[in-house]
Amino acid sequence: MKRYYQPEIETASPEQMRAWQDERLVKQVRHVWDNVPYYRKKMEEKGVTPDDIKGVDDLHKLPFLTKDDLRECYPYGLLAKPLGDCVRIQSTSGTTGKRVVAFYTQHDVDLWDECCARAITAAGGTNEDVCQVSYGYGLFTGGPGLNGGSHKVGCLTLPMSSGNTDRQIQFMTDLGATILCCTPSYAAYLAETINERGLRDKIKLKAGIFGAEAWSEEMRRDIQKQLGIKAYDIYGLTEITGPGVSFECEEQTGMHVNEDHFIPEIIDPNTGEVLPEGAKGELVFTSITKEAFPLLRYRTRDICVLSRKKCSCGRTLIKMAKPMGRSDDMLIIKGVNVFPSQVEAVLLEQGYQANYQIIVDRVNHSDTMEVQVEMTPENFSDSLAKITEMEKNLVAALKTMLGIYAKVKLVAPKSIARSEGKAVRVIDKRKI
Ligand code: DLL
Repeated sequence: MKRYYQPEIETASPEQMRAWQDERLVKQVRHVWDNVPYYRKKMEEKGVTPDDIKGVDDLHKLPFLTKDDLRECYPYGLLAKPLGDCVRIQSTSGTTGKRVVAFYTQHDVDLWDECCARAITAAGGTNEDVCQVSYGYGLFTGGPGLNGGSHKVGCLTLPMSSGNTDRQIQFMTDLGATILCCTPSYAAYLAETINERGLRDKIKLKAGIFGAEAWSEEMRRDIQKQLGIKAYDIYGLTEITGPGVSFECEEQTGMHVNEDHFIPEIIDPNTGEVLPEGAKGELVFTSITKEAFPLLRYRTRDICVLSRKKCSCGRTLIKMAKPMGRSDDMLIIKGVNVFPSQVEAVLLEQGYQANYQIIVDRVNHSDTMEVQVEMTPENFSDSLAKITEMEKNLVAALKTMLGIYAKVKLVAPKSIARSEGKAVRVIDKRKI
């Protein structure tokens, strides 16, 4: 079986990788300086010119870009190619402020597809596979990205898009899908529905490629068990290209960054200082091969760790851990930092599924936190005494994890709205 999509890149020596990065970075900085007046001004303000950037060691000299810069430049301010050379846009699902619009030349689309093809191959995909792409198609990058990768690998591609669960399951069974690509929350919902309908024996899935939102190891175990598959993580963001910025291999211990295209750094989110390998901080990417929308030192807000530890899959590409949340997803409740992923880990550890919602409010100038959690068909009870006891246990487990009191309300199975794309985990009424 083919293990790598582009073995010469995925298993390149560190020296070779560094040589590619040095050369591409120098070229990219020049391209941006010549074509993006907004970034050129930022460089001038920092006293840097393209001559100062001789390779990756000089990366730290460049100014950062943030989502605010993207908003300010909307829509064309960071475009580095004439519109006539662009063939596509994609956009974020962002709910606040202006959307981010990213542009692609055909060359950019081809490279993006290759990145996704690496991910599908790492999950065991070949031209014998039937790849069901159930990420949303359209402005969201999930569908188009995995669709392109699936074509490159030569899989029979089912461009399902998200939603219409009956049809998803019908195609999955009738056409014998072997690889499922969707958000982990939708995968969990599909798994639940398939098992409820007694269709587990009718599916041929062997692998899932799940990303676009944070998901815990417990959730991975759950989905793998329910569908009888191996579940691989995939990461990416619209600003940098979409899915396939990094992808998981069979070791399932973090995602290999396609660092021949995107150079990762970890910085201290407060000071901007670059942190050493292994330190936890904010992930920053520099895109060194994209033509139309090449962002340099883009701050993702994702909190993460990088590691060059040798991987048993043979890939030498640097690995990033599962993002531990976003610095802007972090809730500050009664002064304590709370990540939804911590709540989820507790729920799964206590035998619940990832069907929950966190409701934060402010009553009499004091923050309140309530976690609504669905009972599962296994632990469902209609005895008030039993429910109260289960709630008490969860309150205690959450207190241990978070250090603060959170009210817990158990609700009936299936009563929290399911998501076909990214799940809505937090309702923060304090902002309204
Ligand atoms: O979510 C791209 C994507 C599509 C990735 C399909 C994987 C699969 P955006 O909508 O721009 O792009 O959202 C990007 O989503 O900064 C992370 O906070 C989060 N995210 C993406 N993948 C993961 C993941 C797509 N595997 C933002 N784990 C990123 C945790 C993820 N968070």
